[in-house]
Amino acid sequence: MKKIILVMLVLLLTFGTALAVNTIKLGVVTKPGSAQNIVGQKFKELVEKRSAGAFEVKIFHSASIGNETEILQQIQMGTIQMGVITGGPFDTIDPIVRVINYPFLFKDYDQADEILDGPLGNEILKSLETSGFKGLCFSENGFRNLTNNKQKVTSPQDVKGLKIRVMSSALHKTIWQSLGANPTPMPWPIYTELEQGVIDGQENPLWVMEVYKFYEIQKYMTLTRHVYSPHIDVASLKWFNRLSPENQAMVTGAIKDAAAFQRRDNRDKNAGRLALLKEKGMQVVETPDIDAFRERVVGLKDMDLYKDARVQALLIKLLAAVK
Ligand code: EAX
Repeated sequence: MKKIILVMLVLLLTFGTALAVNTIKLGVVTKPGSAQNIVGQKFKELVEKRSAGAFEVKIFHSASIGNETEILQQIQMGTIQMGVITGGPFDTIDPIVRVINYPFLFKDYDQADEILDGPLGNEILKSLETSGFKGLCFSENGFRNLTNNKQKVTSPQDVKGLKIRVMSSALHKTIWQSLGANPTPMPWPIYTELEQGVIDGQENPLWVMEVYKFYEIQKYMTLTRHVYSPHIDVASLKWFNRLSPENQAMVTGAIKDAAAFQRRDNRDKNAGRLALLKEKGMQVVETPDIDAFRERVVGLKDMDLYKDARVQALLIKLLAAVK
């Protein structure tokens, strides 16, 4: 009898452990179909396939577990394991993130990829370990563009006094102050505030105007491309360090592949989105006076935002690398 119980116990332990599924909770603030979710969905598909079901990924989206700052705090506490988070809100946790959100930094996607996937991007990911994150890679929100419901904007003069919602980020607020707007930091989502006219405008990549139907409530769009907005794809450092080396490699490989997939997907869709937004009635200024916009923000690198020696040093390296 004792033997039978023992055998059963051994069987239970062996198979019980083998069957236990490891759950990765991943948070994004936006809704299905959004850039962050496309990364999350692809990651889920790859991890579940590559681990042969030993891992499952549960995606928490649409701010169901809070805004991006709150998702980051939950990753730090270890109550969720991963997140795909826009650069803006991340810079309050580690100011080094401001370096990659610098206005008019990258001239095109190739340059953004080269820097973010190279040693400078890696320096940023590595830095996040001091605040409890394993920085895995960058996916993208994309180049940000201004929309508003007041007037056509072709130069910074037209921005004067516009009430613009910005991300919860001192950098983004300063950029829009420098451009002459009246910026208000607010977490995502912002449809109601736009609809009710609490704010006149906002700035985001093209997919946002389509997925969140901003064409219904924003008449004017200007292709300012003022900031290339990456997502930082992160894990809880404590959780990541407890994974076996094989599983660390599996998770890292899957999120990198998901990010590469999503960047391509985003870029492939942009021409179609622009056409759709025009068709929906948005008045689009495609070639604004970018030099005039750029002129207004040249002083940013000398501001307090970048005064931390580590941040300043990396910014200088980055500005030299994109020349
Ligand atoms: O994708 O809050 C924002 O404006 C961000 O770009 C958000 O991730 C929407």
